[in-house]
Amino acid sequence: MGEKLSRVAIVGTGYVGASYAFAMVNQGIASELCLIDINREKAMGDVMDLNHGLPFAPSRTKIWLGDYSDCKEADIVVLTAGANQKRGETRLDLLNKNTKIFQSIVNQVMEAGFDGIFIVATNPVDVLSYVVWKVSRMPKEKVIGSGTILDTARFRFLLGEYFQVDPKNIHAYIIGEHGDSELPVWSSADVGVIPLCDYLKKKKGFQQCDLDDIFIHVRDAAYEIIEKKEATYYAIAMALVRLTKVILNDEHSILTVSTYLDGEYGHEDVFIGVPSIVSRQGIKQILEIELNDGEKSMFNRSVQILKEMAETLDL
Ligand code: 6V0
Repeated sequence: MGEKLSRVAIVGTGYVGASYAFAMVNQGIASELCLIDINREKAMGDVMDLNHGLPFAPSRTKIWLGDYSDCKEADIVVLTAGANQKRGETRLDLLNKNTKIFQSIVNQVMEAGFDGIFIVATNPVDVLSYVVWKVSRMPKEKVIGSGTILDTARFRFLLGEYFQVDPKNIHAYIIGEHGDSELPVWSSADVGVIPLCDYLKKKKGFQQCDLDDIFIHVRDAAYEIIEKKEATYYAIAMALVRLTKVILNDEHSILTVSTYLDGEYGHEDVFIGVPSIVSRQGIKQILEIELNDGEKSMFNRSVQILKEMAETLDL
């Protein structure tokens, strides 16, 4: 970190928010971490618990129980508040519940005079990012949904296991809705610098049907984990920390965030997961990958689903 103080405010310290705070402190990413939750007792418990870990942290973080006025000086406000996905519930079922919560939260953050970057993780994350953008009236570059960052990480992990290659050397994206209509971009997936389809052909024992299975596991991972332990939080927390670090350090890294399309991929007025360059200013540039016909039609369908959901909103 540079000399400048960096403040991150977290709204919603449930499973995801608290895990994010824990990962932030462990990696020493921000100098100030302010926790806000409607359940102040729970948030205060987290503040105390995290503070007690500071003697073991790589650097000092000032952690406190905050309120919305603390967002004025925040560089980033991370939104992890709201209801989570219950067993059998789709992310879309959550929309109405969480839109109401978000309208109230975002209005309070903006009334405090916030002028930083919003990171949105609450589901359905693409439509709620749209809600945040509409309600806050922030420039589109400053509202960033976690999109398919987590799905892409799951994809790379499983492909890495399959090919026995470090997931960091698997260059492959999941794009689209963070949810049931997301898609893998097989046509531009690489192992190192070798196109994945060539790699598949050259190596004995690897086959396309295994890859199809891998994608199904990625797409349905949240359902599987929720079935086992009610919620998913560690991996998304680490993904959010990575996004925070990229912003604060102006890294210009490419992440599959949920961002506003303004003509890219032939669509507009929708937030959806696509690879984008992220910097201290927020979204610097959307990368338009060459999709094949099948991928294009899956992506278009994902856009359509998200637009239909957004149309039901009363903003
Ligand atoms: P949780 O453990 O129920 O935490 C939610 C927190 O929000 C609780 O502490 C509540 O008290 C708080 N809260 C509720 N209403 C308000 C309000 N009006 N103001 C302030 N705080 C409020 O849920 P969990 O942490 O498991 O999940 C949070 C959200 O993250 C859910 O919508 C999940 O679906 C979503 N996830 C998103 C992922 C992604 O990839 N984008 C991944 C996993 C979970």
